[in-house]
Parts: sequence; C-alpha cells; structure tokens
Amino acid sequence: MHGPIPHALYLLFTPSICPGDPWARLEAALDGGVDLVQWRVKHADAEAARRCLEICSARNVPLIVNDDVELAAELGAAGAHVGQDDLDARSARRRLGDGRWLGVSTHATDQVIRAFEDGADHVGFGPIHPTTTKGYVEGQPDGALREAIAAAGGRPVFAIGGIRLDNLDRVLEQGCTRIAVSSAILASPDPRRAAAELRDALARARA
Ligand code: 3NM
Repeated sequence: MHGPIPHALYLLFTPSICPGDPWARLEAALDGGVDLVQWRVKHADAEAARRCLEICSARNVPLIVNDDVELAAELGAAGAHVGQDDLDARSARRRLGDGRWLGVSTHATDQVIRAFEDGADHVGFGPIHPTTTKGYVEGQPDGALREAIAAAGGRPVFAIGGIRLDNLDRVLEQGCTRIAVSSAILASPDPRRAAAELRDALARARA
C-alpha cells in the first residue's frame, strides 16, 4: 500500500485548459512544489498518461488517474479517482485492489461518509467556489467544508473548486489545509510561482 496521502497541494492536470504547452506547464507546476498530480482528461489516451506518469515519477510525485481505474492499475500509478457519476467507489476499490489510493469526489457530507465506507482513502469536497473548469456556478455554503472534514473523522479531505491564492482563506478558515486545484496553477501566467505560492500559504497555515 502506498503510504499516507501527502498533506498536500494536489494538481488536477487538465491539459485542455492549459494555454500553450501543457507538458511545460506540468513541469513548471512540479518545480513549484505540487505534491500530488491527477491525470484528468476527457478521452482515454494511454500514451499521454504514460508520459504524465514519467514526468511526475522523475520528481517523485505520485500520480492519480481520474475515472479510469484499469488504466491506473496498468500504468502502475499511485491511485485512481472516481466521481459520483463514475464507477461506484466500492467497485473501484475492488478493481483497484488495496495497494493503491482511491479518491472520490463528494459534494455533501453524506457522500463523504459513504465514500470512506466504500473504500476511499481520501475525498475531494466541493465546489468551494464557482468554477468554469467544471461548469459549477455556485459554491458550497459557508461551513459545509468544515462539516465534511468533521464527518471524515481525520481522514484526508481536499477542498476543490475555484480555489486560488486570493480566496484560499475560505478553505483555511474551515480548518482545511489540503487543496486540489487546476486553473489557479495551469492557467496562471507563471505556473511555477502559482504552485509555490499556494504551497507556501498551506505550509504557513499548518505551522
Ligand atoms: N471537481 P479549478 S470542482 C474537477 O467540486 C473538479 O468536485 C470539482 O478546477 C468538485 O481549480 C473541479 O480550475 C474543478 O476550479 C477544479
């Protein structure tokens, strides 16, 4: 089994939202201090996924594959991630085995509880803010993230959805120092710096 999930700045690597060369943006984000990467593409592309894994592995950063549990196992990735409309978490855990991480997207406290019961070892909870990356027009109400963290009982919860440096306080205020972000890093003029600033802000909040 992989060890505990890093406590962490999690990059959702969504090549389609990258201005310019996505691979250069991924490398810059890794240089800036991302701790964990998710391969998040709409269409299966095993060759590109392998390239992503190579880039992450060269920097000792674990990779989690979105949606495609079989691809995660085939690549030897650190884990897989499923949403509420994808393969259910219990089946995903069965197919993935116990040796890899399983993350589940959640949007309500009861989904957090069920995800852990079904074999998740971490969850994303959101959207904290509206975000065009996934077409959410409304964020979670105040306090929802805090409640989700309480329901998780110490297991890892990543706040997700429209999080940037200038609105990070809403996450920190609710007792969360794990975030998953895509556009704040990938669509930034300087992805390396954006990652480093988020990482430093999380580290300060944990200190
Ligand atoms: N899942 P950005 S929000 C992939 O709420 C995803 O479950 C969400 O990208 C959820 O940081 C989201 O650009 C988009 O908003 C995250």
